[in-house]
Amino acid sequence: MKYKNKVLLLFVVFLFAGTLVFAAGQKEKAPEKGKVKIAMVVKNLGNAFFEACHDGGKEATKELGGFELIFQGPSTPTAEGQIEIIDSLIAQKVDGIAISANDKDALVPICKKAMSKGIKVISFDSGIAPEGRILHLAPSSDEYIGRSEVQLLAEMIGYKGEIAILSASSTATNQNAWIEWMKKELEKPEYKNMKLVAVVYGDDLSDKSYREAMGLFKSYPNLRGIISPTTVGIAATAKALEDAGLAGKIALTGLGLPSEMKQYIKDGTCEKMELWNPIDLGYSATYITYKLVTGEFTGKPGEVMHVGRMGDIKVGENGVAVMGKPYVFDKSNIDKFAAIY
Ligand code: RAM
Repeated sequence: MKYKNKVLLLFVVFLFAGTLVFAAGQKEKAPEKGKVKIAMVVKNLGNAFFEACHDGGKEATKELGGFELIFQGPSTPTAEGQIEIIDSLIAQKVDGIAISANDKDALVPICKKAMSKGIKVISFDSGIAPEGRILHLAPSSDEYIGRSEVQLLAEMIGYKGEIAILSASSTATNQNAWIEWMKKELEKPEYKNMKLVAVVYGDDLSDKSYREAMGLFKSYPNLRGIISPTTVGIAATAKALEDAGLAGKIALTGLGLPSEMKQYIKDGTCEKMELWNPIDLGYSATYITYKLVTGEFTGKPGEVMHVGRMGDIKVGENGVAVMGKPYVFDKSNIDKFAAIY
């Protein structure tokens, strides 16, 4: 080969190698706008709370200029179901995952695997342990929710009597954290005449929650009040109370979706309950995941993220970003909120 040709060949080889290196480097950077794929993985399908989160996610998608939002969840709220889903999302090469976890620890390995492939993983609503995600987006402070739920029920029953908790699944990170704070609140002297007699799990399934509520009425004939910190659980418990003729005899509070609880708030079966706006939660989770994918957010503790119409949200200790205080609903405002979510 002539000297001139050799130089030309070398030049072409360098050019090709350079392009490859550049392409590899590019892969680490933000994917092309419009080609981003983000998945919202929820505890289970068929829960109106998560459908509202999905609506918020779709709003963020539109606002940020369009990316693909995949919405998935198992049929029952188990970690195994979510692990399978994440495995397939890794194979589909999504860019980001926002998950409401059915188990704090069981999901860590699969989420670590996703992150090792460059996928940005956050948890929202129900968290994953810090090793398994970049940050956790909490709708409100766990302490505030736990303590305020007990305060609401105590006022309804005059600080006296047996109470029970009807939760979601036994491994749900969010409900378990709230229950811990409820127990701490109950240690205060003003609750000395209130006794937590049972914690039962309806798995965020209406029929199971209904059966668990009926079981409580039977096992604890002196029950005065129930806290159900799950939108599925509280609606099923309200129905069970009415069917058993116990509405007004056993007080009920918890975290309820206004659209599902409107009738029970109006007829007094549930005097008061709380919740945040799930549309805002889904909007924020999707927004943050997208900005992590594009590299505009890092998600590191101390960072103040500007989350569109929600304003600034700060990443705090352990990578937990807390949104705001929940709303309290009663007869005076239920119509207004029920029309929204
Ligand atoms: C149910 C789910 C969700 C929780 C709400 C309050 O819909 O368990 O995780 O945040 O209730």
